Amino acid sequence: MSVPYTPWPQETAALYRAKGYWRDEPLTSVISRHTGKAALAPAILCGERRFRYADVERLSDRLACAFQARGLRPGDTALVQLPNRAEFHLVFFALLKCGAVPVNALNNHGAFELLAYARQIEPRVAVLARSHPLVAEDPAGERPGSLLAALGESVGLERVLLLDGAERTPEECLGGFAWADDAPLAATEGATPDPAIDPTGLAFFQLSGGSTGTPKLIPRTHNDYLYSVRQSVEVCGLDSSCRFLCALPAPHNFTLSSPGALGVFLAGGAVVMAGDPGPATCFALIEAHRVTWAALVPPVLSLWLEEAGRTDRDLSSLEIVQVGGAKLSAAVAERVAERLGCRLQQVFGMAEGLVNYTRLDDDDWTIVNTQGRPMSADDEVRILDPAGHPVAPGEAGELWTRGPYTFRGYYKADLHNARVFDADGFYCSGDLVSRTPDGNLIVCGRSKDQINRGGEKIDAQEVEDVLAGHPAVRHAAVVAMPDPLMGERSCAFLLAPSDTRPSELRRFLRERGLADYKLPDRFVFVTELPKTAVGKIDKQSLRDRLKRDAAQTIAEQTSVPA
Ligand code: AMP
Ligand code: DBH
Repeated sequence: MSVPYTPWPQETAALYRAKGYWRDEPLTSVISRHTGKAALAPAILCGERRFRYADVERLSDRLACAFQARGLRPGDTALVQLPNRAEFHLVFFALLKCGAVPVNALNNHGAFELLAYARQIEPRVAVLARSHPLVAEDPAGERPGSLLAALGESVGLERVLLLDGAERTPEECLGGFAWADDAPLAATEGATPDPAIDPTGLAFFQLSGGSTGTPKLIPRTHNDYLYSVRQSVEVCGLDSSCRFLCALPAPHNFTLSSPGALGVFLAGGAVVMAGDPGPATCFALIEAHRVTWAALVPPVLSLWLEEAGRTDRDLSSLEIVQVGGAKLSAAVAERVAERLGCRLQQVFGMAEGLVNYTRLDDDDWTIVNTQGRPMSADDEVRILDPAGHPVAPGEAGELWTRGPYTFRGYYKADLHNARVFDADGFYCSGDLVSRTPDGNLIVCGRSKDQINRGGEKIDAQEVEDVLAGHPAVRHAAVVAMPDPLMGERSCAFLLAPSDTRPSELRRFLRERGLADYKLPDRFVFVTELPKTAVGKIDKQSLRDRLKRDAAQTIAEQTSVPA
């Protein structure tokens, strides 16, 4: 049994194999390829702990045996939510070794998102952190967390593996895992799992930022994902001297694969796990572990730049800071070299596939002002106007793409797939971009109904749908508003009585289990919402209004005498 996904056309797949992009190797080879002396090098540094490649291989083998003993089989799926700790990677590799297909939810996802994923994949197992607020038991310890109950009710989930919060050495580390129903963890020392990986099939589901109301899952195969990792390592010139700071959420496509933790493993370097991306935590880790690479979103970079001016920490080991996930302003980009004493690489990627990098030897203008160019010679990019015609050189249009690591269809989403793919298999990312004469892309906007809150994507319709369930709300329109630090924050325009309290609306959204970052930053109560000529809500005019407000505020602030 295998999990179905939309395949590439046969002749395209044959071409990608012939070109050596797809090698029918499992993703787990990024670890298992390190044998002999190389396996003794550190792979993951987490708190005081040091996991060598041999440890990652052995521990993920043993965990895979534990899953197999509990009946996990190829073609099963798994729901995972773990914080940035070494165990995230151990569980990921263990599930792959079982041929099981995981969804790695972000640690700040709520019950709303987890249940939405679970309903789509109907997981055979879940792996969750015992201390997560969604899971934590009540003080009396008599009743399981509400998420476990909800997962049981909605998808009949029975097997839940819980990870405790203790920092255990690699030798002891599996002692932190326990089945929620107290079944024994059959993770015997020295055990190897039954071979179960089909390297020609699906590896895992990546998460889409979404713009349609329901969180979408992106099937990623061993072949396409491993190619994206290999090519990223090549373009970024990673080698075994790399010490990579995993500061953004570990499951994020950027942190996992661009080149991310998997790229660092492939190259034989070490991944340093950070519990949060803030400068206090990260600067200490950079100093302690002589970190050379970090991947950040723009608002985090701004915090780092600010703190870099006053820290006593030694940041001299930093060679490259990669920034992606949301548009980086040129003004901030320009300060990286001077403040952090390292080079900048802009990364414009998507969990759906296509990743663009500025190259390390690009000229300063390109690195500061563009979001880079596709990493593969076989990435095909079209920039089209709304009628589907190529725009004139240098003009902005919608980005359509296909290639050796860009997916061909969201999981179980035929209707949506019909809208975002054309007949030739090109995917419309919903980004508005222009192309420089050198082929670099500049992101200038977006056509999808989404808010990009400093790299965290918010599906406007999803929040509107939940808001519409509140008795006081007759209609909701959620749009982006400009923000100096985050780039964008979210604002909800509501047809609702003006005495409705934002705090009550926030409580309502939280109670529905929506992730905190999706709660609107601002609520505006209106008696009427502007309409377009065809009678749809005119979100552009709402965005324009917020932009005018922001410009006004800046004008007022700058006209105040100092
Ligand atoms: P996701 O669907 O969560 O994988 O998010 C991918 C989206 O993030 C892209 O389609 C862009 O809208 C946005 N994005 C990623 N990197 C950048 C970047 N460097 N500059 C501007 N937008 C970006
Ligand atoms: O935002 C993203 O999804 C993203 C950003 C940078 C990404 O998926 C990536 C690099 O691979």
